[in-house]
Amino acid sequence: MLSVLSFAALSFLATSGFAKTVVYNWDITWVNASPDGFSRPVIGINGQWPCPTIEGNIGDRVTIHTRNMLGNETTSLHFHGLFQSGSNSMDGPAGVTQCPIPPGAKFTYDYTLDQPGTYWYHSHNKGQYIDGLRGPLIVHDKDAPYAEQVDEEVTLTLSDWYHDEAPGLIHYFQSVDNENNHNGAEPIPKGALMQDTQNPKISVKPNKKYLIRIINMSAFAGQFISIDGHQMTIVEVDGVYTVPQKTDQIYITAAQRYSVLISTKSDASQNFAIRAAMDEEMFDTIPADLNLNVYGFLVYDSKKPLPTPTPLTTFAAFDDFALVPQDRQRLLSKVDHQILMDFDFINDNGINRARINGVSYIPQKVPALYTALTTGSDATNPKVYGTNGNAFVVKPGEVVEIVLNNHDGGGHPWHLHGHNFQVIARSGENAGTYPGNAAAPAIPMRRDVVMVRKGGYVVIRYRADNPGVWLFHCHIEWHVEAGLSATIVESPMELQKSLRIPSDHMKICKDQGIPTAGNAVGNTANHLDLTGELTTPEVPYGALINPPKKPRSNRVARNFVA
Ligand SMILES: *[C@@H]1O[C@H](CO)[C@@H](O)[C@H](O)[C@H]1NC(C)=O
Ligand SMILES: *[C@@H]1O[C@H](CO)[C@@H](O)[C@H](O)[C@H]1NC(C)=O
Ligand SMILES: [Cu+2]
Repeated sequence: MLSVLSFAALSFLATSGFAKTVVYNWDITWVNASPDGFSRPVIGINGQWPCPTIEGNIGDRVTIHTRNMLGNETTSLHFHGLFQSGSNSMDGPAGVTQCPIPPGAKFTYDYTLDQPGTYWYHSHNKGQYIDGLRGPLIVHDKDAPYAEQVDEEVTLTLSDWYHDEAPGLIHYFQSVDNENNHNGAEPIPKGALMQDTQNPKISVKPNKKYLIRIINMSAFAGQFISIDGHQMTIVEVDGVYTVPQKTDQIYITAAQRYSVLISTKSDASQNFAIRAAMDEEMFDTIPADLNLNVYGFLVYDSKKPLPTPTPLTTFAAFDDFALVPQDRQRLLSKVDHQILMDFDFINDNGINRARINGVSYIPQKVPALYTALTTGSDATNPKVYGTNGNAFVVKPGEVVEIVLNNHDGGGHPWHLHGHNFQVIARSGENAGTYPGNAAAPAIPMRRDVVMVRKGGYVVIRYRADNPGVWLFHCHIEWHVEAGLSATIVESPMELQKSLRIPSDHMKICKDQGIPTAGNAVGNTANHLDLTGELTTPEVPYGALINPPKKPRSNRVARNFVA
């Protein structure tokens, strides 16, 4: 399918003025769409898909009145990268900071845009964003360091795309049949999308500077991207302004964002291709019909022919570890609290489950935030969040260091809610566990999603200056479903003093019989009694179009690293 999109050039740069409230009334609905030529039900907003962009200026308040009109699935929205300082209950992960929104219910998200830059929103409930419920979230800043140089701006989204719906894919992914016959493999997408379509055309004018905000909304695949004939200058990663960095290619994992400047040519004699390719290293097998590539076009003159793009063949993306934040925030050098996370995948009674320090995350009955607010001084005891809650408690003001050791044979992009973090060490592939003596950069790059390479490690640091219950998880949606999540409970005693939960948030729990007080199982009398804890994950159910066949050969061992 060839679809023509026009991109409204935004002139926010010239506007200033007072903070406003941006109000959205969103019915979350099923819609039929065929972004790659295959028609399927997707989850959209107000009967439309692609989903709209949330957009405002720094300091604006955003109020989103949602109604779940899906009829047959629960939902929630997360605003990826926003710290939600003082508004932890608006963060969105179901089972963590709220109950899932049941069909028919209303639920309001309300927060201020305190950070500039490029973000996105997505469902944070049962792998649902794979089915389309995701979109850009842009916070304009007239004082951005590059603002003077930008004439126009464009948002460019990338994602992988499936033909089956998430519930069926998750159900099969978490099945014994998948573990036995396909080695627990993740579902492989049918292809990639750019601007929620393929071959989008982006109109540009000669002799201008464009800010291109690139957002990877993938569930799984990382992608390489380059723009033929145009060098890119990176000026922002994940909401952090960077010292301008020139590059020809970017590697962007699921959930990462890059803003780049490009200068257009001095004449309109030619159109150019934008080329992106999914990172095939992440897939266990490459189906013969899988197209790893997706293209778009910078169109200077719509009467001139479009180039015929060829697949990217050289992969030499800029190493994000070398980026320098514009504010030159120095290394947080005295670590108060180190959290060690060794993660791996195992065959757990015939199911492929992921573990952190031997524990596979299972969302508990009581959303962890509600436990933090209602268990008094016991809220500082990680046990009250459940043995499968993977809770780590940090204190106000601490410099927290998280060491992630990847014992798996695949790369994993980790995301922290409520913060961004300094990346102080990142190994190559198969480097083993962190030796504990990193020569950290004096001014480390900061972002909110970082790729931990296969068999390697990453070390991050941040200051605990945002009381809240913040999820820390791999952003590969399949791995979230397999349990690759931790709950960082930050300063719960401060949270108890400052945070109030709106009544519409309480109501949806009550309506579903979900307790909102006490420990993980809702015990308000004895916070350490976890009788009745959920010990197996609730796996959604859905049918697949073509259920995978048993392979002829015996299973191939996954490339585990000791
Ligand atoms: C819910 O309804 C939609 C639209 O009819 C359908 O495509 C989807 O498979 C259903 N979901 C489940 C979990 O049955
Ligand atoms: C987006 O992220 C996915 C998952 O990490 C990755 O496979 C894909 O290549 C990324 N896309 C781009 C254009 O970098
Ligand atoms: Cu992962």
